[in-house]
Amino acid sequence: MAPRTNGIGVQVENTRICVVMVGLPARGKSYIAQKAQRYLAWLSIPAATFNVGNYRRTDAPQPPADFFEPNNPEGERKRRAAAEAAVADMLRWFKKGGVVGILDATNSTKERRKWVLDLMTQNNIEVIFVESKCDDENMIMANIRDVKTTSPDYQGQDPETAALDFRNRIRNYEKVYKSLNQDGDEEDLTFLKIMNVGKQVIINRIRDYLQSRIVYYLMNLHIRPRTVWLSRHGESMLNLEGRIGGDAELSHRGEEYARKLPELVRESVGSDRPLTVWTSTLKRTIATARHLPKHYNQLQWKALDELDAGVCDGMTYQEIADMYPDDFQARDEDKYNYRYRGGESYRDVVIRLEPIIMELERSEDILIISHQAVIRCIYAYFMQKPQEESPWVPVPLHTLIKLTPRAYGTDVQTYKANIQAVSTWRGKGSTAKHEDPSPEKSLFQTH
Ligand code: ADP
Ligand code: FDP
Ligand code: F6P
Repeated sequence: MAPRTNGIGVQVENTRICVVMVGLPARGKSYIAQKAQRYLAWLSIPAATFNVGNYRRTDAPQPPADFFEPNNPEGERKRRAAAEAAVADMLRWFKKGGVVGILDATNSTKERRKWVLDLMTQNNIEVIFVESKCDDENMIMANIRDVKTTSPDYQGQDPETAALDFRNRIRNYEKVYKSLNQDGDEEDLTFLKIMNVGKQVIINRIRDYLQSRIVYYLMNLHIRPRTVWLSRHGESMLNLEGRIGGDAELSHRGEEYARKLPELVRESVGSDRPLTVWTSTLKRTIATARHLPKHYNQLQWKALDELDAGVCDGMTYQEIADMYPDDFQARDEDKYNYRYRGGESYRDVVIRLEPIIMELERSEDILIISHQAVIRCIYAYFMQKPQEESPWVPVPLHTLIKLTPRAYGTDVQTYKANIQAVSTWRGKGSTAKHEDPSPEKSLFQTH
């Protein structure tokens, strides 16, 4: 097989990793698994999650707590069969080019872990165990109420009865559960143990670059409620002319948006609590942020600068189509991967935004004032937009976007400033200066 380059821009030399989740039920394993998968997929690293519970449900759709009792032979047989089916599918997926497969199950005994490790090792697949350990009873009960009582396991059942049954299910797992290296005989394993949502973390024998990226990302996750706001800069003088890139001043209407932004933010936050504001290093985003309250922390990031259009910087789409017709067409055919001569592609922008995403995961409330292409890439991370769609997402000027991450998925709300601005969206094949996206493509309709 030819060496591959992963999304972070580093050769991964045929690295394949199986991330094996470990922990009692309701410890956030599926939550962690889906975040890791989303992060890797955003970086163009083929990643998939295999949830053993889904496989088990085909044979035992709504099993009572007793099913999970370690001495229940029927339960034991069906659970093993479910794990085998999930792992077999994962191996098939690796053969088709998968890079990071996540085995989402409790894997709560040493025997089960050894079985997975041996199987993966025989297939030349590296294994990282990721355990979530949590002894905060309130948090466990909140997790059960939050996600377990609405699981297909309890469909049609009273939530309180379901919560009680789930608590009993956990008790059954506790009878045989061994935390990673609890007995001191798993010290050769590669693992990350996250205790009480990152209050304490143990990292053991992490080896290569991709493993360390995954571990670093997972170490930074938190579950405190928080919000991310996104806004483009106010309308710029170049926007008025339909010219891309540059470092222009705001137009009159752009200035008006900058003055209105504090009120829009206050309305969206719903209180006077201060936010941290990140802008790019370009004049138009800094000017857009300048009327925000002085006690907001402000930080400029080069990584938030607009996609670099290289030799096309400052041109209109029509001028690009006239001067570089082949490039113009190539960009429409594969907008995500097309790299401007001497400039960047959307894929390049995602790679430079990786530290921003990492910092966003560590942080709480952040307002990002940036540019059309950059906001599309950040939006794609939160909303899991596929690469062929994300560069076409309409992100109108003079609009504040509020993203609220939830256990599974992200809520979106938008706040319009009601200050007119040109449209800078461009449909495939078009060279129009200002084209309105059709209503069904609008950001407000996509969720
Ligand atoms: P599991 O897969 O372990 O059964 P889930 O992922 O279905 O558990 O549980 C989701 C809930 O766990 C969410 O409410 C989420 O906020 C919470 N959660 C996420 N990460 C953690 C963690 N590290 N420790 C405890 N709870 C977490
Ligand atoms: P999940 O909550 O993800 O659905 O309740 C724990 C559970 O996972 C069961 O659904 C599932 O059958 C089991 O974990 C899979 O793991 P084990 O093979 O370790 O039991
Ligand atoms: O037109 C505004 C702008 O931010 C340009 O600076 C940038 O090149 C462009 O949008 C990105 O959008 P697209 O990738 O659709 O050309």
